[in-house]
Amino acid sequence: MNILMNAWSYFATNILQQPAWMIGLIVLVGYILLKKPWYDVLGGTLKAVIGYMILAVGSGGLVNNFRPVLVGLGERFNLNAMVIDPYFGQNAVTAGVEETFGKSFSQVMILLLLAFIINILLVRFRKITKLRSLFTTGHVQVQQASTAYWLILFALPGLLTNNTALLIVMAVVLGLYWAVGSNLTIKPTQELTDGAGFCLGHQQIMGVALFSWIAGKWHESNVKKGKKASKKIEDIELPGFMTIFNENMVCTALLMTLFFGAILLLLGRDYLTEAGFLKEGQSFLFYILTTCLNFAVYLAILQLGVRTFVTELTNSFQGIAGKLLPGSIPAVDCAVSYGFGSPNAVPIGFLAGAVGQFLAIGALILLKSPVLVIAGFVPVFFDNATIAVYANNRGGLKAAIVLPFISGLCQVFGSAFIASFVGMAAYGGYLGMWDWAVVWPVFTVVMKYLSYAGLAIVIIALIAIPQIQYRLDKDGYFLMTEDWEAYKELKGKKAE
Ligand code: ASC
Repeated sequence: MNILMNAWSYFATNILQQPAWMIGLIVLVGYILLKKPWYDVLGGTLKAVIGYMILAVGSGGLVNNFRPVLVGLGERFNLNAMVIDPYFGQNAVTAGVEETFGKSFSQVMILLLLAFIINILLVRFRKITKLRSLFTTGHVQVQQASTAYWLILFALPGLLTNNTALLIVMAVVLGLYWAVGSNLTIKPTQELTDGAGFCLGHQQIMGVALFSWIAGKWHESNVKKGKKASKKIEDIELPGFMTIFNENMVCTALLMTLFFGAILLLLGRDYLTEAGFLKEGQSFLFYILTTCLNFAVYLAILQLGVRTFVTELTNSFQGIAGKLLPGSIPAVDCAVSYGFGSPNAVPIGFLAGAVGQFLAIGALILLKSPVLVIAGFVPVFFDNATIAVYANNRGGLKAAIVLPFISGLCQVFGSAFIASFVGMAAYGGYLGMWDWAVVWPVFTVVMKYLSYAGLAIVIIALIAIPQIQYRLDKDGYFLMTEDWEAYKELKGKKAE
């Protein structure tokens, strides 16, 4: 038993929680199942691992580059409060779960394993469950398992005494959320990527599904009313000097300089030097310019990483889908979508979301809210940029501005509510990503007030979603993951 536990914990820490190695393992197994020659297996696996590591350099760089702004706003204006960010959220669970519930964090790892197995089983029995996607983003799954652990314990304290029942209940809810949420992103992602064969396994998957749907409806209603539909970002012809915005690097650099340049100026040279961000004697102007242009640098790195590993992952997954999980596709990090659609949707969505978040934070201050939220980079950037990429693809520029803005409001208000409700605010952080600021708070409230009946409602609702999706499009539902070209042909014929 001990050996098994050790092996599991070795696998969990070194592979499952390290997306680069997890993706590498999937590619390795996939290519072996496809009976590729050894050099293709080796080459593909290396490209997948390295590509993911490049992506991580990009996203880590973005996070670090943004730190002075957040730390500064907090310290300078004395906004000492809860940070909404997945890493702060995970820290809060680690720090508080024992004190609050008398449970150790190692339970979270077991929950992770069980929920992952549930996801695999749900996809294995896809004929019945109608679920088609497997979550592969381990670092995100750890963050979610921690938060879900806390939320469900808070909602159903009756389970505290029975550890086995507790873990099973949690694993069912979390595993269902992974399978159902990522499954909801399949159609919009296949449309965005023209059938690249992956979907999203991240923290705003239900948000992406909802906002894509709204963007599509908005577009349809404009067309019906004979109004001009909002153009997609990539189709907008800008006049004269504005054409420089067509270039993604230039667009990111200019927008970031405008926005963050202003905030860094506001924080001031003295503060930034004191806090150690700006070196003594360094030019303030060039510090601002370098910091702001670094955003464009990291974004370019991130996109290179995506291009390096996505083809390997989706090609090799054919092996897994063919032999082990027929008809399934991998659900991957949201940053992968930035390699598709309009690259300029990324900075635009980020800025619209940031404006929404800052307004909501201002409202919390004015209303003298007992919990104050500090914006974390990961939710502002990765949620809202992703929502913009999808919203733009269905609804154009307007949707890519308005929907991330609304998302920004939801992230702050939703997190402030749930983190204070369940007592996580006291430990300084909450996950804060869209689904965890909106969808999971709804689950938690339903379970808290209706207890086991509430649990049943949540589970039944999750099971019902893919059944409804399937019934709305019986011919196309499985075809869209199995053969995208045939799916498009089918839809083309129907439209005639
Ligand atoms: C998260 C998280 C990250 C980022 C990254 C985006 O939720 O924990 O590190 O988003 O996955 O690429």
